[in-house]
Amino acid sequence: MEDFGAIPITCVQYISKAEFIENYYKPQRPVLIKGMAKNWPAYSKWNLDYIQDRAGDQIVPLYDSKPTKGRQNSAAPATEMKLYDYLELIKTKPTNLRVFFYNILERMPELIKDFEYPDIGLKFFKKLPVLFFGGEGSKVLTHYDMDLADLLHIHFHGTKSIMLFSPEQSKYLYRVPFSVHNLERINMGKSDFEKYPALRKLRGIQVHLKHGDALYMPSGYWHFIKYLEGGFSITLRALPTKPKKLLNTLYNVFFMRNFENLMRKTFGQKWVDYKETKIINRTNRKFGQLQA
Ligand SMILES: O=C(O)CCC(=O)C(=O)O
Repeated sequence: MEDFGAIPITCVQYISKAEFIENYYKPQRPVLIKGMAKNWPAYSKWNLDYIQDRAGDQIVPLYDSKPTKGRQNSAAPATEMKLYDYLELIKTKPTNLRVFFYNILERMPELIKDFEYPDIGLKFFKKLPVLFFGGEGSKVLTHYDMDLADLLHIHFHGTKSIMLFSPEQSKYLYRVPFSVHNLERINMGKSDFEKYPALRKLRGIQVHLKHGDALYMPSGYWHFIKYLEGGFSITLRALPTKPKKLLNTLYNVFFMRNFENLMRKTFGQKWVDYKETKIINRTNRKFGQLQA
């Protein structure tokens, strides 16, 4: 993966509520809490066999890394599969297929007793604990979460790599208008700095997550994820409470997303091309001189 002058994430073995609030939540700094899940039942129970035994029969939508084209809804899955078969696939082979935003309360509520919301000063939104699964080599497009939540992302079964970028760096990331992701055609693993010179300005924070590790991603932090082995993670979220951020969340969730889907439905690929050209030209005009 491209290193974008990345510095390693700050890593702690244990963190108190006071330390978390003072050193990470208030300044909105990411932190890796090694083995945070060690005391959860999930630590010894959660692996791919465990999930297969419980929910193998469910049919799940699967996402890949291909750009969404034309009139396609921006959240349309690539295909679907029985969860059992999908997990069998990621146990045995690399694949770019992923399960995204699997709602535990709706789909596998018995998992709730396997973990707890850590008392670190975040007001967790307990209605939305979600799982993500990925096969070896699968990638998650560089994005930030539309609800602008503070996220605690805990990984199980294998290793995954995450590159983080602070919200201040949005201007270098070629964020596609009316979306929370960057240009899908930018390959963050092998960037084309001639075509996208602003990427040279990026300064990432590199994270490697292993079984039981927890990553705190502050609100609006960009994340580019690569599963180095098949595995899965749970994300716990704390929604924004400050009025300005809350308004942005409401705008993103209720207006921006629907507007984008309407424009795609009406104008198809023309809308997509228009937005992409605009963002490339605008960003390169501003940061093109960095090429020299
Ligand atoms: O790990 C993944 O597959 C995606 C996680 C993610 O994007 C998130 O928690 O916001």
